[in-house]
Amino acid sequence: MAKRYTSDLTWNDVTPKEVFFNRRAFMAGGAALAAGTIGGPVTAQGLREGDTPNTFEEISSYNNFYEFGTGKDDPAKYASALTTSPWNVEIGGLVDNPGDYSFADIMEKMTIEERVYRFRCVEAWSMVVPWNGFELADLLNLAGVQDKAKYVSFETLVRPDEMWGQKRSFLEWPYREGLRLDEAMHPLTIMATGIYGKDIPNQNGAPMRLVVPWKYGFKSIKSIVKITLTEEEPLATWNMINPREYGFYSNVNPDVDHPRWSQASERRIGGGLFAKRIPTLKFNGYEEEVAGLYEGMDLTKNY
Ligand SMILES: Nc1nc2c(c(=O)[nH]1)N[C@H]1C(S)=C(S)[C@@H](COP(=O)(O)O)O[C@H]1N2
Ligand SMILES: [Mo]
Repeated sequence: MAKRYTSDLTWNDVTPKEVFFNRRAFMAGGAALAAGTIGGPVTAQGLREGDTPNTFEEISSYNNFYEFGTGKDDPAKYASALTTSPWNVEIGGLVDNPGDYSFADIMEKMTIEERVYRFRCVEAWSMVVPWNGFELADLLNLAGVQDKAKYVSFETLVRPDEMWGQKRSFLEWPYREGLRLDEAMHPLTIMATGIYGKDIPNQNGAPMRLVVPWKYGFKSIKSIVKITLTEEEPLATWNMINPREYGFYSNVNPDVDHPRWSQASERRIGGGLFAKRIPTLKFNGYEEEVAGLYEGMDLTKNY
């Protein structure tokens, strides 16, 4: 069995309110008091009072994964059909070391950390998820990014025999996403391989899926088999389908509404049907960490 989760501390070692997070993320956030506090229970990463992590059950039973159907409970019902081992990721394009990387090898080389992130879907619901994973930058550095590269493109597996939704045209397969290279290299951007210290459930994108916490959920592509470094802006599934509604950037922004609904507030999953909506934060609360990436850009045009 491949080692898929290694960490000194697990979620069980800290109380839910004192959000554990690691030193590297802390440093990336610009805070200086990190030294020596690895594993120390601290509230950070912009998590607020009330940002109680969702339960494993909630996180793994309310999903978007159109390869298994368009209903929120379809992925939990059908994703067990997916074989996730062995698993290879083809890394290519503008890299020094192109080729097939096995998931098991990747896991041997990467540092797995726990990151508690807010997750905001474009449909105006949200969750708080304790992910386990590694920084995407570490994987890209392993592949050796060449100077000419400006973007990273990602593709999900195509295997209609196991992903029945791919026999339908819910979307154009494969599901694709893309990031600008600086977004991909940002220390908040991770490849998630677990939730609450357990292997990531198939419905959440096993064996590894992207998590970009300051962008709408659809940018966080699941079950990745291909990563390509490019000079040109890559295709992204929702942007291809409807560019007016879904831009390439898709940063969480309460000031820029989706053409058909408001993005000013969100409904936290698990709060019950009558739970109060909470205000959506710019960049999903990670403004301090990531606003600099977009300096000088008009975010109403680059939505
Ligand atoms: N391959 C693939 N990745 C995907 C999707 C999908 O349909 N297919 N849905 C996206 C959307 S819209 C959201 S909100 C998140 C949901 O992630 P979760 O189910 O882990 O909460 O996955 C994203 N990644
Ligand atoms: Mo979404």
